[in-house]
Amino acid sequence: MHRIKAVAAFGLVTLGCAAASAFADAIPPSPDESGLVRNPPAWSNVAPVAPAPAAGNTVDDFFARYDTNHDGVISWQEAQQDADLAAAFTSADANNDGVLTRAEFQDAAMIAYKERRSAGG
Ligand SMILES: [Ca+2]
Ligand SMILES: [Ca+2]
Repeated sequence: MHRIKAVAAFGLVTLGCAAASAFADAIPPSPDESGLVRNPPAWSNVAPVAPAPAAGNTVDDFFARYDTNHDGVISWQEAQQDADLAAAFTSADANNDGVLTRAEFQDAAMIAYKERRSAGG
């Protein structure tokens, strides 16, 4: 229950703060966490699949921003643009193919957020 609520809150916080990218430091390996975040992405509600007119802060926008070569996935190298994304990269790469799909990118953002909450207190 509370997890759903946290996910919803995460969407709001992400929309507000992800641009500032004030996430926590390093993220320790957490296989349990990566299992937890494999839920239906509640905040996909705020990220319509269809082109969002003048939104600028949807998951798709963030994904596109990091996917600098526009190949549809975020490579390890591209993840280095954001320290928190880089830290969450391994945990979020569910199939261990070395790149993050859009779904895995959402997981990465969620992992980073949860780590920030637990670290920041
Ligand atoms: Ca890419
Ligand atoms: Ca992957």
